[in-house]
Amino acid sequence: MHAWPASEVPALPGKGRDLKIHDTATQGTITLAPGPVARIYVCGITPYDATHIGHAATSNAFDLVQRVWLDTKRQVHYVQNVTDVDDPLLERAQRDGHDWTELAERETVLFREDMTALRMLPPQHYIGAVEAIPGIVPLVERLRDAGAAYDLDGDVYFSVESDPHFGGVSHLDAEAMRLLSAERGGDPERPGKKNPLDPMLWMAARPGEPSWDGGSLGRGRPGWHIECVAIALDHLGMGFDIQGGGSDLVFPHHEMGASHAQVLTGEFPMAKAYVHAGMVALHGEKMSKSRGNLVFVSALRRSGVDPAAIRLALLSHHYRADWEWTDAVLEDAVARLARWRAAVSRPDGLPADALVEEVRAALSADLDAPAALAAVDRWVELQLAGGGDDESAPGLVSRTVDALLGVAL
Ligand code: 5CA
Ligand code: ZN
Repeated sequence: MHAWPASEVPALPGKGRDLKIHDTATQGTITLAPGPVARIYVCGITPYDATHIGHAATSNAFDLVQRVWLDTKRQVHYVQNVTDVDDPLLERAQRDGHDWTELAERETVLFREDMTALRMLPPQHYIGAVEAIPGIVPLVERLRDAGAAYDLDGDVYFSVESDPHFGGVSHLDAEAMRLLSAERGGDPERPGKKNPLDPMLWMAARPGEPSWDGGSLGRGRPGWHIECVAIALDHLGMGFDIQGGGSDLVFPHHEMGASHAQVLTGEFPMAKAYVHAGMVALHGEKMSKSRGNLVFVSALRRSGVDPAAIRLALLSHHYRADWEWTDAVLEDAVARLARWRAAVSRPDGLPADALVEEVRAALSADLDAPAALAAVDRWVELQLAGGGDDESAPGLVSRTVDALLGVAL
């Protein structure tokens, strides 16, 4: 699939700082020191409804990661998937009487437009589950041949007991895993499984559902976790720097993915850091397509909200926090954007070299965007109160906010 157009990232004077980031797997903060090319995989949407603020917030977190790396003069190799065939997508298409491919295509088009409007940097490889099937089938066959997968009425399951590191990403106990598995696409109650947690790798064709040639697996469609493993290993290889997504992906998705990859390659973990964004809520509950309590990015844009204000609203929360979307969050962001624009539209101003370093320091310390905003706010208030006579300052602040925060002033 094609991704979306990239916005230009201005180069800043001096050099950025290496990223320190919270890693779910080691339960601490680690300093990542990638080579000249940093590698990141971000779990993308299941396209059965429009991009909501939760998706945008998670995208924002991983966009910041890339901006920190680019500021260190590294290149970034970024891969994202689209789960363009899975139960929830097929169920929604069925419910609404739509063709599932058209639904997926329509929502993916909208997602690209939202990402473009929000100035999220595009992945170099934007890969759909369907187009990844030829790469998924041989991995499932290898897992089966290694004795790590088994057949249950034609479906192929992964045996979590084949991975000595299982649990090493989420560190949850068996009961918590069981509950989350039931909630998030697993089938712990299905009789005949070796372990209730075992996830499906390949689902045999069901009547009325789409299916593909699975070679020795028979016709069917891929499981969710192997999809991301196949795409990540194909485009990034083992030991890439970050696997990212929302915290709802810690278990089972990223745990199972790490397990599949461990058995396939003998290495653990697949990513040097497992990074998770907090959940955005609306009316006290996680914003989710299945609950339907959603604020769509496209609806905000249609109602005339500047995408830069949406971006500032996302940035005003730390990426690891769970937070609530409210009208006040957006109103504050709109007001902040207006103040920042007024401040940089002056012909000269307060020297801003220190501000560049403050923003760099904030973001490199586990992506502390609220601290970065506070630093810019301080410069803006002094600037609006009188400022100085440095002619390069407003331009430097604009470029800093653009390069490191993705906000065009
Ligand atoms: N296609 C899979 C990942 S392989 C999936 O989870 N799709 S999704 O459409 O449900 O979510 C897309 C991304 O947005 C995931 O990283 C998910 O963790 C994140 N996300 C979903 N809901 C929220 C929310 N309310 N707040 C923050 N992030 C969210
Ligand atoms: Zn994924």
